Amino acid sequence: MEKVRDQLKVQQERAVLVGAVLRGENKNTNQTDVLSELTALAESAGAVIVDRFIQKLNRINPATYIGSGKAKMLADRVKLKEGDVVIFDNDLSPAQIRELEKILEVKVLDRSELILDIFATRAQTHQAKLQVELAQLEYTYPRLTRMWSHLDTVTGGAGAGGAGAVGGIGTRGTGEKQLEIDRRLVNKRISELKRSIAAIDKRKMREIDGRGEFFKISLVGYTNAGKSTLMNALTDAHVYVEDQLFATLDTRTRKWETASGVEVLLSDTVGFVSKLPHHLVASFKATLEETVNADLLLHVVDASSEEAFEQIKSVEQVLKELGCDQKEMMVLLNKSDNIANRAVFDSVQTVFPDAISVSAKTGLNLDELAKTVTERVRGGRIRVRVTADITDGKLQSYLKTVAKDIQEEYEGNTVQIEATLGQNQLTQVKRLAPQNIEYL
Ligand SMILES: Nc1nc2c(ncn2[C@@H]2O[C@H](COP(=O)(O)OP(=O)(O)OP(=O)(O)O)[C@@H](O)[C@H]2O)c(=O)[nH]1
Ligand SMILES: [Mg+2]
Repeated sequence: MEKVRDQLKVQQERAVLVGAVLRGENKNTNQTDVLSELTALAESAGAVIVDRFIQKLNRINPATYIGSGKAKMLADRVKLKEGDVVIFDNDLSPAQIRELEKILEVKVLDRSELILDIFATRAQTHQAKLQVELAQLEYTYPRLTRMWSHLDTVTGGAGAGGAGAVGGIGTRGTGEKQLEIDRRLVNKRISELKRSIAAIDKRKMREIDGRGEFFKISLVGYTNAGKSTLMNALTDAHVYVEDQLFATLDTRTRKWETASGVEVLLSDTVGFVSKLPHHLVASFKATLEETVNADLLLHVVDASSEEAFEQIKSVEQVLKELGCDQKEMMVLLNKSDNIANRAVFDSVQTVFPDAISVSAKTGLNLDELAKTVTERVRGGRIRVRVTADITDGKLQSYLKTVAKDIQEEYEGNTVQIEATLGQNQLTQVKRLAPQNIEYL
């Protein structure tokens, strides 16, 4: 199925970016704002951006998304700038893409396809590769027809490689029969992928269940905010750090000792952008499971970015889609060693007065972070009744040193101890007396 990925590659291609904004939808957007995220994404994918085109719309044109007159104007711009590909910031239907490709005479990609393309390039682990391939096939599948018709109308069948360069597949014949065979193969591959991913999901769930007694913290944030750098600074995870979007596509979990005797599990995972493709979020279910199951989220913000607010909003939106927006969260203003625009930084601080300014790179304020997290961990106190053998000195002495409001009741050879514990102390008690804990 490698060919499907190749078809959507934008590496080294000359790209024209298009953003369509519905009137009244977003009043304060200026030209750079509208396309800044798409620009970063397209550059990440390796494209060379040769032009940008912003279109204010009263309504979406069902056939071509933007108005048909505007589409013709865009076609002239693409010719003038010798563009190879037009990338829309909006998601387009297969029919719209087909129509636009007719008018523009080059390959047209939408936002989701671009993000999927970047994910495909970055995927390193077996799990991530399967997840991206599934998302890509599911998104691309209904568009396969257009790949073929595109060849017929634009490049004239066999020997593709001119404008749009739908790479290589022209040599395989474009008949209906071929299309049928392709569809069947795609369907078969989708079922295979779903089976493999379901098996991984199951394994992952067991793994997470096994961590039930630990306090779980998940790093979340916009891509490139510095989550992996922070993970490395706090634990011995040695995760991959790079100044690029979506450097991390899997989840790494490590123990983090926030204070003497206080151990939590810290997870680093895939970064977010606004409007993450639905198929991608669905296929990355196992990867995002750690976030969904976390007791506390650390929202890592790149406070040195001019777009810190927009990025925070995007992350909050994705968290909402994951059903995580009600979770306990602490905001970290990262890269505070590198603040260029004081005004943005100050206003983020005003909006999030409890946020901690840190630098994952220099280690600034990481001790304060550890202290605050420790307080949170200890804050979640639980009342339990533990039954112990009177000869079990270890358990009794542990409870007497760490627990609060202790009440003991002796009966025969056993003692029942009621006590108030922090999450982390509970972990230790569970180790010492796994069978004998009652929650009050
Ligand atoms: N100046 C400065 N740079 C930082 C800091 N933290 C991270 N960086 C840089 O920011 C870039 C991205 O860091 P990562 O840790 O890979 O970011 P991430 O959030 O894991 O990104 P993805 O995995 O792509 O979502 C790297 O070039 C880091 O060196 C910081 O506190 N200060
Ligand atoms: Mg990362």
